[in-house]
Amino acid sequence: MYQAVGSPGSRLTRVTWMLEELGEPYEIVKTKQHSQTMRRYNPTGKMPALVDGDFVLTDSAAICSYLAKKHADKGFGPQPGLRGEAEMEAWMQFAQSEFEAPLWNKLRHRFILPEPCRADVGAATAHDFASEVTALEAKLGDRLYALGDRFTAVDVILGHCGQWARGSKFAIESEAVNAYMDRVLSRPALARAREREKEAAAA
Ligand SMILES: N[C@@H](CCC(=O)N[C@@H](CS)C(=O)NCC(=O)O)C(=O)O
Repeated sequence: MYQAVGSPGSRLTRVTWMLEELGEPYEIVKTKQHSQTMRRYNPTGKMPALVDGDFVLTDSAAICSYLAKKHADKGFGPQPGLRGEAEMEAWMQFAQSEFEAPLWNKLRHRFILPEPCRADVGAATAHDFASEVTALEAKLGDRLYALGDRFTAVDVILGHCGQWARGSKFAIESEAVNAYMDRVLSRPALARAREREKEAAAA
């Protein structure tokens, strides 16, 4: 059985959501960022991590890609072949280093950085995120999902960013991107993942 390590409500949701999409059994190892337990799985203390037997993997996009490829028969991974893999990799990099960046930057200034380092980055991050929304709209074109008409691991990462954006009142001024986020965030697997995390948080 897989172990998904981290705090409910964090990027851990990307892992639990992916596992729910795959229908794979898992348990949640509840721990906080930078805790001793978390550092056993990731020396940086950042979460989440995935444990698959004697293999430990960190970084949510890498974890979702790994799971999707490992269970390729379930259809959440790339198109077969080098180009399909490269396309998925490019989307994952866009999701993490571009689409997510302004959202995470604002959250860091709210919750993560030591008080003296915090600044009001609201205007800058809103500006940057608006550009990313325009970029996502262009990249999606008339696709239903990032890789075409199939929901994949990429949509887990983008969808989770969309959830952050909506939760922290970042404007998504694009009908197409809002429709995409509605489509992705209404997945029953995400609802199940949230439920599992709620149970873990209460335990
Ligand atoms: N690239 C990593 C980022 C992990 C990350 O920053 N996780 C947050 C929680 S959602 C964290 O542990 N932050 C602690 C910190 O930034 O010091 C991933 O996608 O998993």
